[in-house]
Amino acid sequence: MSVVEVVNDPSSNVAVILPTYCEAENIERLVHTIEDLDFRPTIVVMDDSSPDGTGEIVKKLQEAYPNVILLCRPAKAGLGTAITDCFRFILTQPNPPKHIITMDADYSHNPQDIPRLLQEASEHCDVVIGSRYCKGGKVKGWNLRRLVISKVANKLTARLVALPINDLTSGFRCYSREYIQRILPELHSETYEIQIETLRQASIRKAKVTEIPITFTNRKMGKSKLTKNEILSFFLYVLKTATKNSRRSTTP
Ligand SMILES: Nc1nc2c(ncn2[C@@H]2O[C@H](COP(=O)(O)OP(=O)(O)OP(=O)(O)O)[C@@H](O)[C@H]2O)c(=O)[nH]1
Ligand SMILES: [Mg+2]
Repeated sequence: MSVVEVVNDPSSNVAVILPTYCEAENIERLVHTIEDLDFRPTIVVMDDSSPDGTGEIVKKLQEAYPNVILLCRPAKAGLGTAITDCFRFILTQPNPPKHIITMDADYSHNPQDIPRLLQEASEHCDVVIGSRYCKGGKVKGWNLRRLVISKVANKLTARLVALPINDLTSGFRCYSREYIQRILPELHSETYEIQIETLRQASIRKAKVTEIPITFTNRKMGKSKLTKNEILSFFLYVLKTATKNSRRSTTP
């Protein structure tokens, strides 16, 4: 991985990972809102040299907020590796935070929900999921096609992951540091399948996973990065993992 670091003050008990590719229209408002919460998390932005200048905006924000860290990669390299590279970076800091939040940087996930995720995580949970599909959860602004893709992805994931969770593909989560330390060597996902792999590991290790309702709002600014190739790669991963699982269960 070629990462250029602009490191500030990674000394908080909570880190928030914001993967960005062309989020110039969203990142500033998002960082301001996180900064306005009652506590100060370390914010780790992983930007893949977005041509729309997202990284430059984050550098400007660093002048006002010393708790913002910017990691840059030379080209778009996938959501999965963006998240795992951030995990690796956070865990190698001298005092890594107790809780690590992941969320989209397109304002689909409401930063005001972070305190509720942390509250639930304090009940000794390894993973708390901000859930669109449990009782009280909502999705706003998706068309039928996007909703169907998400529901099908969830149903398929449920076949690989034995957890009593309604939303297995949500990217809004709070992980405990210990849990990420345990699973990091197993994380090799390039793109969106990272969301399954992190929960598959939880299911294998009998980790404590819970979900709390959130309202997901479709991005108002910028474009989705979920391409046909990424959807295909997600389904291939599901197929490969299901085949691996069934071989394992039929091997005497
Ligand atoms: N660093 C990095 N970030 C990425 C990459 N792909 C997506 N992202 C970010 O990951 C987050 C989720 O991507 P979105 O495009 O919103 O995709 P999505 O939320 O799954 O799909 P939509 O519902 O269409 O928004 C956003 O903050 C993106 O900017 C990537 O290759 N590298
Ligand atoms: Mg999105």
